[in-house]
Amino acid sequence: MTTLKIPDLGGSSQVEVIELMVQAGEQVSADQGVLVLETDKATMEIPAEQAGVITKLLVKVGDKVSTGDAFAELDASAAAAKPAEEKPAEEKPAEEKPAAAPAGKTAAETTPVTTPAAPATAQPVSSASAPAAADMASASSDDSVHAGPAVRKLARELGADLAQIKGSGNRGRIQKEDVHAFVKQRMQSGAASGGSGVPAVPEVDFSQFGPVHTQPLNNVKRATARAMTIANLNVPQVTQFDQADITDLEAYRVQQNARYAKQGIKFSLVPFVLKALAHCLREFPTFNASLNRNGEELILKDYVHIGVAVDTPKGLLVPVLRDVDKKTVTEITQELQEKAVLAREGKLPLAQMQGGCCSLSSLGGIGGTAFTPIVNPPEVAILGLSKATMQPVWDGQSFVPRLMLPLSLSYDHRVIDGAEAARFSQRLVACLQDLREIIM
Ligand code: CAO
Repeated sequence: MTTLKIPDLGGSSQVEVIELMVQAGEQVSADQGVLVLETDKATMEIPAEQAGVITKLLVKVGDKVSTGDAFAELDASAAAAKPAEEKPAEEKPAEEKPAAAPAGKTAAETTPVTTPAAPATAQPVSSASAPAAADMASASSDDSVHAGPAVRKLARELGADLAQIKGSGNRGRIQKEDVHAFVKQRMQSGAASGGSGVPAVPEVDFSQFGPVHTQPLNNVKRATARAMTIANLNVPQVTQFDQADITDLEAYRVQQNARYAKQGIKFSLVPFVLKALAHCLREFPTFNASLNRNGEELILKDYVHIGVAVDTPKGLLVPVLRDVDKKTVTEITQELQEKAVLAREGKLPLAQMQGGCCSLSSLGGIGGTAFTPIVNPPEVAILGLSKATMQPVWDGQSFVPRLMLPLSLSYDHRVIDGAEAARFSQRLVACLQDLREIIM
């Protein structure tokens, strides 16, 4: 029986045992790590130095050891007798492995050291100079990560960056379960994030705060989540806010509603805005464009197709109205109604949701003063409408009541400059304030 002792720690003492790499009864080779120590500066793997069977571990995780301390007993005569296949699987985290000593006492205190260990030097795991040790380094280059070699090896095999993993072990040390949980969560959130590689939001067990229940997202909501994540991660966007005085437009709308009532046509504000927006997209070609894949060319479109966000029981759908610039407000009204019905009934063909140049999202029928719609790439702009309200507006002599429509124009700042967006927005305001602008 041989007592294995801590080799020369190079002046360090009272170094913490952070991982037991083997269990009692396990066969080891001479260079196999038995435990891992961690100082403030480095993690060290302590090898067995002799082949044999570890009959007893004399330390446990959390113990402090110094040079010459006994840490295990090894039966060298059993080296050849026990086949390697009988090694216990290294599945459990180090803390959960059975401690070699009674609770509250270290094994070193209870077991006398009988045989001096062969002289050896501790292997710094994070050293790049030793290939074996370097091989044990984690996927992360961050040496401040608290993780043992087995965990680092696992992380490397799974391609997980230890620096991003929150350890659940003692003093935040990362355990195998943490790596598995991290990888699982990344795979799940990968679907939502499009595999963007952006760190995922940490998973929270909400049941610790109160009762919860889960509800699966339907396909529409999942597709929206993916699209919104892709949009937000890829597009540096800014929202320009403005207000249009639509008092006259509203009077005209009411008038036309009375006129078209017999035909069963009811105009809402949205088709008028679509018409004005289409006109502005023609006047400002960079708003009716997309960046090419490498982001070095602008693809300008000679058509004006506009997507309109429709709130449906299953979630947000965006039918695309084609050639809006060439259609009358009556045609736009009828087409929008038809497509909104199809969308709400879940019958909108995929082809009718493709090919948009720009989008419009109207929350005016619900309320609110402004919002920041998310650009729907490869489009470069989206217009948001909030609820028009009567406002006292100064006309130079007195305050007069005017119906003001809040506009929220989000745009891709890679393509559109702020000044350009402000000009676009002002032009849209002018068109909405006087629809005659769009026939000139
Ligand atoms: N200000 C004041 N009133 C407004 C308004 C505005 N900006 N926009 C609409 N209204 C009024 C309409 O005139 C209508 O009033 P009347 O019945 O008295 O004429 C009423 O509000 C109902 O409007 P609506 O929103 O139901 O219909 P719409 O034609 O204006 O809009 C559509 C159609 C499809 C855009 C809308 O139904 C819808 O689905 N909006 C939600 C879009 C959405 O979810 N956007 C968020 C996307 S990002 O999450």
